[in-house]
Amino acid sequence: MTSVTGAGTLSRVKTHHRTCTICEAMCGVTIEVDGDTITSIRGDDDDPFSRGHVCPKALALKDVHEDPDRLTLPQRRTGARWETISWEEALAEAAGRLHAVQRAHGRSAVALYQGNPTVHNYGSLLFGQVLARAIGSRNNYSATSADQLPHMLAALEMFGHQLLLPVPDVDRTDFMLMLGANPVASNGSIMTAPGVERRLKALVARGALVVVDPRRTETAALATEHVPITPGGDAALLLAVLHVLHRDGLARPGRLAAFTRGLERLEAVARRYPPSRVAGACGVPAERIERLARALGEARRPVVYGRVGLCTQRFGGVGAWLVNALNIALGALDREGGAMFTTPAADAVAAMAKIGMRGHFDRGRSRVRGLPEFGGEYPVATLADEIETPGEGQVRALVCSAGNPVLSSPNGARLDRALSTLDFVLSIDLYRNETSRHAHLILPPTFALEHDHYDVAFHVLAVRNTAKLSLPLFAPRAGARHDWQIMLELASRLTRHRGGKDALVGGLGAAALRRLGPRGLVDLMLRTGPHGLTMKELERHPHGIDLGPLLPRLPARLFTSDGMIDAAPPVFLKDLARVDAWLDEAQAPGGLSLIGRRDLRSNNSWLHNSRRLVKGPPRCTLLVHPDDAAARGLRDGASARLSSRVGELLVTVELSPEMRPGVVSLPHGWGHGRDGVELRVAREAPGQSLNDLVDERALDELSGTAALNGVPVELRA
Ligand SMILES: Nc1nc2c(c(=O)[nH]1)N[C@H]1C(S)=C(S)[C@@H](COP(=O)(O)OP(=O)(O)OC[C@H]3O[C@@H](n4cnc5c(=O)[nH]c(N)nc54)[C@H](O)[C@@H]3O)O[C@H]1N2
Ligand SMILES: Nc1nc2c(c(=O)[nH]1)N[C@H]1C(S)=C(S)[C@@H](COP(=O)(O)OP(=O)(O)OC[C@H]3O[C@@H](n4cnc5c(=O)[nH]c(N)nc54)[C@H](O)[C@@H]3O)O[C@H]1N2
Ligand code: SF4
Ligand SMILES: [Mo]
Repeated sequence: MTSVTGAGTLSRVKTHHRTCTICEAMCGVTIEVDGDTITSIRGDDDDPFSRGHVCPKALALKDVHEDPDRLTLPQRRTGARWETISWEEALAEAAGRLHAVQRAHGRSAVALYQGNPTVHNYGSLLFGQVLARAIGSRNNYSATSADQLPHMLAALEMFGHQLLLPVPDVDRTDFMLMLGANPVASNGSIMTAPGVERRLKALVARGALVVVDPRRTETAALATEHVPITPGGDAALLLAVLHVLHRDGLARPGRLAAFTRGLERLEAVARRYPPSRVAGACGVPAERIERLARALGEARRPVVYGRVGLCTQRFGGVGAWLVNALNIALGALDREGGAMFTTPAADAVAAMAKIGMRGHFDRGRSRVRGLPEFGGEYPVATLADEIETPGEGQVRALVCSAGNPVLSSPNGARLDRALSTLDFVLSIDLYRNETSRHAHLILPPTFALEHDHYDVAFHVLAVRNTAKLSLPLFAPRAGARHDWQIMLELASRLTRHRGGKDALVGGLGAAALRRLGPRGLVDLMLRTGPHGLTMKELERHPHGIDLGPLLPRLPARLFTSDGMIDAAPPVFLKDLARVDAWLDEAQAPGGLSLIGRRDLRSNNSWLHNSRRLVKGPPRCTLLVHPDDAAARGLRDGASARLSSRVGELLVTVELSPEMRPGVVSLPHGWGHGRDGVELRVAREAPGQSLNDLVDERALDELSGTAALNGVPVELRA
C-alpha cells in the first residue's frame, strides 16, 4: 500500500498483520512499516480471536528488532575479548568443538538447554528436536522443569499424553477457582486468551472468580474473592475441597464416569482430608474451605485452574493432578464452561503420538542426584551438579538456545559459576546476557519480524480453536540465519563429523528438512489435521481463521492404553505421603517465605533493554507486608538484606498490604549488573536475581520441578 502522509511527502507505508509472539496470548498485531522503520504497532481489530487487544509488550517487537545491542553476526570469545566472525567459520567451529568434546568424553558430555522463547518460534520448536537428536545426549534440560512440568506429568498419567492439557473455558464458565496464576499481569498461561482481563471481568459479572494466592494480585483485586494461602498449601487445600464435595454429595462426574477409572480411590483419598486437618497448614480457615467447596460444587459450570504458583512449589505434581481430579469430580472436564481440550488445526498432540512421543516419566535417573527423567529431560535444578561433579558422564559443554538459565533457574549464581568452568559453551541467542556471556560462540538468529510463524503450541492451549500464519515483515540481513537453519546446520554437521548418514528425523535427511522448513512441516500437519487447512489457505486470511468454540473431545481424544482416564494415578497417590508429613509437621512460626511475581511490562529476563518498558519507578522491589516490615524496623524504600540457604541480596523494600503476612515477593528475571552483559539499557537499573536466593535442592520431589516459590528467607535492615 502506498499512502501520502504529512504535507505532500510520498512514503511507502506497508501494513502487516501478524501474531505477537512475546507471551502466550497470541494477540493479533497490525504493524506499519515505512521503508525499514516500524512506524506503528497496534492491536488488530480484525483478528477474530484477539479483537484488537494488545498489551504494552507488543511494542517490544519494535524495540528488540531495532535494538542496537541485538547481535546480528556470530561472536567468538577468547578470554574476555569478543570478535565478530563469519557464519561459515562459526558453524564449522561450533560443530567441530561439540564433536571434539563428545569424542573425548561421550555423547552426554554435551548438555542442551532450551528456553522459553523456543515455544514461541515454530522454527526452534520443531528443529530443536532435530538438534537434540543429533547431539544425542542424556543431558537435556529446558525451562519446562521450572514451569509447567507438573501439568504435563498429570496429563501423561491421567490422559496418556504429556501435551493433552485441559484449558479452562474462561468465556463460558460461571465459577472459576484459580490457584497460583495472575493472568492480569501474565496474560494467561495454558489458557491462551488474548484480552484475558476483559474475559475475567465478564466472568465476575456473570458468576464468580475465586483467586487463591499468597498475594492479593492484580487478578485477585478484580476477582469476586481472594483467598490468601500459605505458599505450598494448595495440594492440601484442594484435598479438603475434594473432601467436602464427596461428603456433601456434590461430586458428580456424570458422563465422565463411563470412561474414568480410579473414582473410588479418589473418594477414599479425599475422605482423609477434612478441612479441619489442612486449615492450619495452608492458612485458610476450615469454614472458609467448606464455603468455597460448596460454592464450587453448586455452581452450574465450575472450573478449577492452576498455574505457575501451583506448579513451581514443593507439591507441584500432586497439585496439578488434583486440579484435574477436581474437574473430574465436578463433571467439569470436557464440558462447556469447564476444562476442555482444543481441536487444533495443526494437531501437535496427535502428530507426536503418531511418532511414538506421547511422553514418558522416570525412565532414567540423573547421574548425580538421581532425579527422574521426564520426556527425555532432567530437571534444570540439577544442571550445575552435572557440570561440577567429576566422573563418567560429567557435562563439559553446553548448547544453550533461547534461554537464560543463569537468571531463570534455581541457584542461578551457582550455575553462573559452573558455566565458567566448561570446555565449550555455545549460545543461540539475540543478546550477550547473563548466560551467553559465558559462551565461546554466540550464534544470533533472526528475530520474530524477520521470519514466519505458526503457533504450533499455543493453538493447542487456547480457549478457542483458531489458526493463523504470520509472515515476515523484513527480509533477513544478508547471510542471517533463522533459529531452525542454525539448528539444522549444526545437526547435519555433527552427524557428518561422526561419519553418520544424513537421516536426521523420521527418515528425513538434511536436504529434505531444509526444503520443507518449519512451514512445510506445519503445512503437512495442517493438511492431515482435523480442519483440513493448508498454508496457502492461511495466507489468504492474514487476520487468522476462527474455527469455533472448544468442543467435547472425550473419550476419543484419550491416549491411555485402555482408553480410560485415570482419576487417581499411583505416582500421585504415593506422593501424598509427603503432603501428610508436611501436614503433621509443627508449623515453624515467625519465618518468612519468598515467592515470585510477574509484571505486565516485563517478560522473564529478556525485555529489560527496552527503555519504554523499563522506565518509571523500579520494578525489582521486595514486596513486604507492613507488619513484617515494622517487626524488622524497615520503612518503604529501605535497603535490606534478604538471605536464604544459598545466597544473600541487597533489596529495596516496598511496603505492600497485598502480601499475606509472613510472605515476601520479588520478581524473577532481573540481575543484569554482571560483568560482560551487553545490555546498555538494562544495566542502568539492573535489579537483583530472585534465583540467586532460590534453593536448587528444594523441589517438587515427585516430578523434579524446581520449588521456585516458598523459599525460607531472612530479612534484616
Ligand atoms: N524464581 C522464578 N524463576 C522462574 C520463574 C518464576 O516464576 N520464578 N518462571 C520460570 C518460567 S515459567 C520460565 S518459562 C523460565 C524462563 O526461563 P528461560 O527460558 O531460561 O529465560 P528467558 O528469560 O525466557 O530467556 C529467553 C532468552 O531467549 C532469547 N531469545 C528471545 N527470542 C529468541 C529467539 O527467537 N531465538 C533465540 N534463539 N533466542 C531468543 C532472549 O534473548 C533470552 O536470552 O523462567 C523460570 N524461572
Ligand atoms: N508480563 C509477563 N507476562 C508473562 C511472563 C512474564 O514474565 N511477564 N512470563 C510468561 C511465562 S513464561 C509464563 S509460564 C506465564 C505464567 O503465568 P502465571 O502462571 O499467571 O504466572 P505468575 O504471574 O507468575 O503468577 C503466579 C502466581 O502464583 C502466586 N504464588 C506463588 N506461590 C504460590 C503458592 O504456593 N500457591 C499459590 N496458590 N500461589 C502462589 C504468585 O503470587 C503469583 O501471583 O506468564 C507468561 N506471561
Ligand atoms: S499480551 Fe502482550 S505480549 Fe502477550 S501476545 Fe498480547 S501483545 Fe504480545
Ligand atoms: Mo514459563
